[in-house]
Amino acid sequence: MNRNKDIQRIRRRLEKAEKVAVLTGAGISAESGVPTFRGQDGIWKQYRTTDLATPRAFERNPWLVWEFYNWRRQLIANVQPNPAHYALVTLEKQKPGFILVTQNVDGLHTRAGSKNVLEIHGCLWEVRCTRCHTLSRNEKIELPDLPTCERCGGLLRPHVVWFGESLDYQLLNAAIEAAQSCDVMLVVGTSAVVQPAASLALQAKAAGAFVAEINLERTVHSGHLDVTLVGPAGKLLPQMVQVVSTQ
Ligand code: BV8
Ligand code: ZN
Repeated sequence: MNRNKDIQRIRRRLEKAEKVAVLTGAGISAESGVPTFRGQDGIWKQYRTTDLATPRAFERNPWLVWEFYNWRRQLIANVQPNPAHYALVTLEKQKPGFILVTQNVDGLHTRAGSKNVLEIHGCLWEVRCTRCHTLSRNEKIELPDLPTCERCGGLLRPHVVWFGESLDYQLLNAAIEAAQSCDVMLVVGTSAVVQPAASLALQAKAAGAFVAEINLERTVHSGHLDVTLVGPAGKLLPQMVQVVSTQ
């Protein structure tokens, strides 16, 4: 089927849907200038995220891991949400049962104006004390080499889910509930590699939802979903929500 037909098909499904869920990954922020994890630009210096976003890496070398996160905080503080983020804000306004599940920790969905967002991998702008576990928002760009807790002096860490760490079960349960109860799920800009996030698309499909994938390339999930629209989210998403009439 050609691209326009697919866009029409998704638009019609969105029009009729009561409950819309969206799952996003790093690809939705790519057009804002945020490098993805597994694309050609997915490397920071000579490291891969999977080398650095682990408790072990932080234990062994907290300076290096904080340098990595400070580099990302610096970069993300200087970018803007792109039309793909804003298209989801429009969609949320049109669909009361809308829920946005994101793997991204860049906070760009919230910055764009999305309200009902489940940040299942946490957020770069939050830090957690490794000793007293106090959680706080911290948008200071230049953090000291090793930031410490104001309350107890303990070492702070980014409040993100590292590889090998379990997700917050309340967030994960809410995401699973959204996947299992939505009529339509859009899966935007994720390589469907990281679990358990990636399984949400298949759970939605298994529960009877219409699931459409928007990605620059086909993924391991493409054969199992209803539509795979190949192209940039910043171009395709606005075309899907522009005429969704308010119910
Ligand atoms: C857990 C926060 C267990 C940190 C992230 C097999 C072997 C080894 C390990 C595992 C395994 N199977 C499962 C695991 C465990 C592991 C995992 O999945 N590993 C992967 C690498 C195989 N999972 C975990 O460890 C999870 N925890 O399983 O716990 C457990 C259970 C109980 C008790 C204890 C433990 C935790 C996973 C969370 C890791 N944290 N982020 C940080 O960001 O610093 S994951 C990280 O990857 C980001 O969140 C990112 O969003 C996410 C997923 O990547 P994508 O978003 O998909 O990004 P990617 O670059 O891969 O793809 C971008 C896509 O966009 C591409 O498809 C590209 O084509 C597309 N694109 C690009 N530009 C555009 C576009 N699309 C549209 N438009 C564009 N313009
Ligand atoms: Zn503390």
